[in-house]
Amino acid sequence: MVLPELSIPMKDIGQAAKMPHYLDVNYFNGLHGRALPPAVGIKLARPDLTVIAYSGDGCNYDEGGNHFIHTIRRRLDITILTSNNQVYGLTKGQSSPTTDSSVKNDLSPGGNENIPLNPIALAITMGAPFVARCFASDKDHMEEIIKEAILFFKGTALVDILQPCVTFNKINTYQWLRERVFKIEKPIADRYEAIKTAELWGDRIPIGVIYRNDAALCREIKEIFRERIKKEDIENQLAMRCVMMR
Ligand SMILES: Cc1ncc(C[n+]2csc(CCOP(=O)(O)OP(=O)(O)O)c2C)c(N)n1
Ligand SMILES: [Mg+2]
Repeated sequence: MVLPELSIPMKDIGQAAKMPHYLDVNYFNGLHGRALPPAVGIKLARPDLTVIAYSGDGCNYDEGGNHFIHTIRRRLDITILTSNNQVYGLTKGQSSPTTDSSVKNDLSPGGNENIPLNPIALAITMGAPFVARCFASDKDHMEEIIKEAILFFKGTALVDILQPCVTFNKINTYQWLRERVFKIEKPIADRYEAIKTAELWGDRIPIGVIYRNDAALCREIKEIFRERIKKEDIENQLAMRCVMMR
């Protein structure tokens, strides 16, 4: 991975979305739930860049849920990393789309009544050719999976990272997950089998590459997108450490 060439579009709000602040990279700081549209734009304008969108479960699957679905359909080589702590952490622990049913918090004192969203099954259904999950407690495995996702270039790759919020999620804790996660040794190539595996959540939670379609074809980016960009524009962009958009 060549860091100066790495581009990380991200939301500017959320605990997870702060991750690129700690890296020496160029990144795009967008609005809540809006990492993916600039990711698509950057990839179309500069297909040579490695584009990674990093954010939280609230951003990627709720505010940015429509972008999540439609970005996958674009068939671009973009890696989506989601720190999934199953809560809206920054705003103090409200239910996010991945909060388990009946979990209680300040805004749902009687328990979360919504059906949890399954990002793995959704991404496979939308046609993402690489869909994985890892657990922040197993750093070596996480590193391996994230590298594999970035190096996968046949379309959108999702890595959902289970990373419990130690302050606001007292149910799905590190201990709770340690007792449940199991590794998928070999990526599943059959879509329906992968969706069935993705449905597992409870006593057993699969981590690893849950679906990998090596026959997928990435979109061919037409030069038309690049013609409008002048050489000096690119140089100016590269000279910038960070683009703030509010
Ligand atoms: C359109 C919009 N809706 C809601 C908010 C308020 N808001 C800011 S951060 C946040 C929670 C972020 O949750 P998540 O993406 O899961 O990240 P975490 O803090 O849990 O890492 C919310 C709801 C906002 N800033 N903009
Ligand atoms: Mg969250």
